[in-house]
Amino acid sequence: MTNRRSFLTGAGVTVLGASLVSKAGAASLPEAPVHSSAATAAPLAPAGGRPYNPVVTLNGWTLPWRMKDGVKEFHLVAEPVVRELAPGMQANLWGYNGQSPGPTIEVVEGDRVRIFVTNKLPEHTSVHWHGQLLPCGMDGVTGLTQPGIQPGKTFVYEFVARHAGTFMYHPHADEMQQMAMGMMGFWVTHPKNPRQHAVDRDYVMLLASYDIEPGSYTPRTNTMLDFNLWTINSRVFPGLDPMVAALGDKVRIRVGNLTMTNHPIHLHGHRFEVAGTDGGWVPKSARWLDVTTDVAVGQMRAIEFVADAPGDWAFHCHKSHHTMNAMGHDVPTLIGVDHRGVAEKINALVPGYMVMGDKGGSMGDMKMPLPANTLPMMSGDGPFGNMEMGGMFTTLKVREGLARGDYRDPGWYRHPAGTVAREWTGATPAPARAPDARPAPLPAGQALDARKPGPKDPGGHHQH
Ligand SMILES: [Cu+2]
Repeated sequence: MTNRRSFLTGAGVTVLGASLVSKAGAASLPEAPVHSSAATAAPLAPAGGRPYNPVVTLNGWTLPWRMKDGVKEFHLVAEPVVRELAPGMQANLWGYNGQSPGPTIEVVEGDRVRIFVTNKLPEHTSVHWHGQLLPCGMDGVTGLTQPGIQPGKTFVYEFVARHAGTFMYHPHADEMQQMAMGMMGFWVTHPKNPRQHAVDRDYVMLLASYDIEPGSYTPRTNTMLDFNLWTINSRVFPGLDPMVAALGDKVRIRVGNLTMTNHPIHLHGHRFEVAGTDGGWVPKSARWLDVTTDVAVGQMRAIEFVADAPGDWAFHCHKSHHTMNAMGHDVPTLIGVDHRGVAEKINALVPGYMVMGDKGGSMGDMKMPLPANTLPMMSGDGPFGNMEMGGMFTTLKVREGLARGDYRDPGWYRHPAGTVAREWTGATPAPARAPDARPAPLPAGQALDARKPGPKDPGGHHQH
């Protein structure tokens, strides 16, 4: 977990600016801040322009901008980055301004926006502003609406952020490679009226998946489906910060999906409404209560709820393989297999060989030797032991009396006496059982009734 100090100071933000671009262009280009830390940055209050309630990018940050002649100017730099997925694992990714995902861009409905994009990748790129209503030539589709931005070149995009909502940005150039390498970012257009759709805490996250072989650092970019790292903002549990809310806060969590499968996002202890989709806000009359909502590929969903239950609540994708890290997805099921003898024999040949999974898959307390730069499949120390989680998992920590704007990890929840599940130590009456389910022995001379398809019986009915 991130330590508290690096969180609030926003440590790691530096400004490179002119060193990134040619001297001739430097005078007219806005600075390109970079962020070197994977800590969650404090919300970036608007330094000018119209007011809005800034969002918090979990384990990410917001891109500062400058106002020039009434236009909000941003500078994105597409470049190779090193991202810590969780303590103990670094990945060689591509991203923007020092991180994957790139920084979140925040503007206000009606703002004229100018975004400079400098390409420091070894191949051409472009940026598509996913979900925006804009002039076709600003849509960022290489070959269709613009030529690719060649390495070393800077392009400029300009449009009006026409409607409030939740958006993403990503390349539309060599997409399979560039998105598999982590090129993506979040975009929030705030309503003109900051009281409209106002919440107390507004979290944003992008879902991305990677295929990084244990022991290596660079994603395999040709993988189609079999990814082994399922990330929130290019982080995996236990590398994800908790989301924090004061008891009674209205909370919004915006999720964008740039993986190649859907993610049923599930929150414990609360009921939420899907308040925003790809196209904007959902009318109140069209919302219903949920505890899980599916975010399909390419979609954005904004869920809203009142944090009315104190505690440490799990928040995760409900596909169980998406809350695990790289190791162990392809091992056979060994539940119930007695392989004591086998283990002894193999041990003679391979000292230290360990039999895995004969009582289930729980490996939380096994301290297995792992290849370098590889996370355990499931880990994370909680107040009651190992959480056996990885991937798309974090917590929502709801606490009484948290100050507005306090996003620090409040530590583990202190449960009121008598409210935690506990071992039963009283008498255990014998449970009622069904009659013995084992098959009765066959009477002597009777043949076994077997189900076997034959040529005269293509349907596979009984044969005697
Ligand atoms: Cu998932």
